[in-house]
Amino acid sequence: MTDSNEYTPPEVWTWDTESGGKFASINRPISGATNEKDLPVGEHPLQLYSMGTPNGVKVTIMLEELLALGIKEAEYDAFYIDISEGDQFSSGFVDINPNSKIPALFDRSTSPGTRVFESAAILFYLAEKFGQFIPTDPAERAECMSWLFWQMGSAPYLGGGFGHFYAYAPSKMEYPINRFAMEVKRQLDVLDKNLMSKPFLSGSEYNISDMATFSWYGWLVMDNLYEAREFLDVASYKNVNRWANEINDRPAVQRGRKVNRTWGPEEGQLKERHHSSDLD
Ligand SMILES: N[C@@H](CCC(=O)N[C@@H](CS)C(=O)NCC(=O)O)C(=O)O
Repeated sequence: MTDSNEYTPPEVWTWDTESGGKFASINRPISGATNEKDLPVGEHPLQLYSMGTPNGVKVTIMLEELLALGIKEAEYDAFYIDISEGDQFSSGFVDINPNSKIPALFDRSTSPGTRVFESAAILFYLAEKFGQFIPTDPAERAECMSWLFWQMGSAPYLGGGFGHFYAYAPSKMEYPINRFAMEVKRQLDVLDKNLMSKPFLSGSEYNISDMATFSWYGWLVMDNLYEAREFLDVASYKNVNRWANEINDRPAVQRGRKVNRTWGPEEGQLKERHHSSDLD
């Protein structure tokens, strides 16, 4: 291993705004709003404030799946929150997510309205509210929740760890790339072995644990997330590839993937969604 990028930490860490990297200008060591601004409100019961990243897309896939079942109460407005411009630090956004990260949901159909933040909490809230995409049998439900929480605990190693050091850091450093590549490959192996004996993560039925995990690991193996397909040899995880392709073929997934997305091929982008016809 090379010893370049040697760093001696000071006695007390201080915030260096010039530290470099793709997110240097937006990340801060303090929480809370930086400006006073209300969020826009649309006409539907559910108001989503998000961006089409893997964490954001989990929720738009779920909403499109609910609408595909004919559940009109799942109609939603999806407003675009540009995290590279700091929209997540407006007072309106911080009111519904004190953690200043997309996605965040506000349900106007309850009185008073209900705020929900953290993508898994949003998936679970919607699954319970509409009684869909979550098993009712206690053992199956436990398995579904186990995989949902597995995803929430694991994906930061993929995104914040591997993705950050492999794709976003100002220079390539061997130690963190090695460490996180090993962990991501271990996670892919966990998924691959689990999917060897069943079609979906928690059994025979597609549910919120698949939606959450597809958005990260499905994109990694199918869409070349972080341009790491070759580096991580993702093709070798055959069961993950089979599962990801099957989920990707679902019409609601194709719709949900486009919402709040402003990059990639033009036909795959829809900055904001306010009517189902916006996606047609
Ligand atoms: N655990 C959170 C993570 C959300 C998250 O990290 N969102 C990112 C985009 S994928 C974000 O909003 N980043 C903005 C920032 O860090 O300031 C969830 O699953 O909802």
